[in-house]
Amino acid sequence: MVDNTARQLAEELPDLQAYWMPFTGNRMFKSSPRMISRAKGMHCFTHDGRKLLDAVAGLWCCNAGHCHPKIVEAIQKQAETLDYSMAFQLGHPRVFELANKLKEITPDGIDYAFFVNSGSEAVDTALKMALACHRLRGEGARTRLIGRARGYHGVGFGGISVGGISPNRKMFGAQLPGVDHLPHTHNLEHNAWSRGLPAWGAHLADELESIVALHDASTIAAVIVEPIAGSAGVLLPPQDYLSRIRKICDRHGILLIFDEVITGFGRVGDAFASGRFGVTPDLITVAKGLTSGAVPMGAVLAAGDIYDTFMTGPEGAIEFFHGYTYSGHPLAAAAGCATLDVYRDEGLFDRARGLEKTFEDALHSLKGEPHVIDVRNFGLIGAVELAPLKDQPTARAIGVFRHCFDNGVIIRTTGDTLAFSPPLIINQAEIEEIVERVRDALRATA
Ligand code: PXG
Repeated sequence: MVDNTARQLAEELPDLQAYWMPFTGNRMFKSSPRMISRAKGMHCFTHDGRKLLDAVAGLWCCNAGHCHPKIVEAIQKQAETLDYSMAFQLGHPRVFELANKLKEITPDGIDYAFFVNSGSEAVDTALKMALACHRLRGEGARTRLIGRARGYHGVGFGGISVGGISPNRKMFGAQLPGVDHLPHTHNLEHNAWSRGLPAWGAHLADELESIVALHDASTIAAVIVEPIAGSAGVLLPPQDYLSRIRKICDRHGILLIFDEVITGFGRVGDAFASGRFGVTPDLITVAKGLTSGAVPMGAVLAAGDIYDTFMTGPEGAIEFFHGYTYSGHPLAAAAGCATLDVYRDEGLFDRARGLEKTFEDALHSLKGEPHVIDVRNFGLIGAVELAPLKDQPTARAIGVFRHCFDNGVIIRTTGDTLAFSPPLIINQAEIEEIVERVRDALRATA
């Protein structure tokens, strides 16, 4: 699939040695690089001119499609108007505008935005907000944080501590003290081939009661969960699970944080999973789709009563000793404003909702293909789980990824699960193309 324009724009490869790549087999990559040098809409182009359909929106982030002209223009304009202004004690208009636009799409009661530069920073910020909030309310003994097995909350020390992915934790010492974990909800024995939220497993929320009984509620600050876990293999919440977690948190005065870095901004056919599931947390962490991946930015979206708790003490005092040089960076804020306008003007959240069934049917048509042991989906998130090769976990999925890449489609793998999260601008023909390329790959690598 060589695109002629792309071929003309083909680039020479630079020397690859000096760059230490993140979450990548560096030696493997450098011996056979897969280099992306351009992107537009649903497609990416390799340095040597191959055109690839992007089935993962970059990395769950380019929800408006790549290089959307309105987002590009907003960034360009901002870059020549205001490159940077001090983030502390000074402000600039775009960042207030973005907070106001966010307020229009957040669930009722979530009225404030604190800006950061990534999902990892959003998570660490939310955990610190929860701890400080309790302390300000005279409950400083609430210091424990509860995450979940197989949870992914970025790579800061807070995020890996509440996260539940062993390789992300085991090399890095003792991490935060006073952390406990809920069990995850993934169970193929009960829930294989689920379409939408699985029926079995709401009772797993009650494990939170056991954790409360063990530590006592008075020591617990917050519970953090992804409404749908992405990185660890697309793990769906059983029906009623999240509302049960909310009720238990309420009963015990525990703050609830939803990490919506993946599920935010239309991925589940609504602005946020909290809206789609009708469960409102106290804090929501976001990133990725906030700027459609165009400029790094994250945020913590906070309930009014949390903000109000901080707005006490002497006038003129700093209320929250936290922030980053680039919090609310003008380029990111401009990209965020333009992105939210594009989502609204193009009706992309509704579009995702409208495509959900088509996407579901297409993915589930892979049932019966070699080594497929489960297909699951919600909104425009999908997963195809494969039986691992004996003694070589991840190898089977990586083989499928490579075959897809060589045949014009970018997918994501996590363990032996293939993950899908296309830009929300995708159409039916492109959904079918992705699924057929995956089918070819499954057969070719069987
Ligand atoms: N929370 C969640 C739920 C995420 O998915 C982060 C926090 C961290 O965001 P930053 O911007 O710091 O990376 C994420 C990130 C994958 C994959 O393969 C997903 C993420 C990151 C890397 C790989 O699915 N999500």
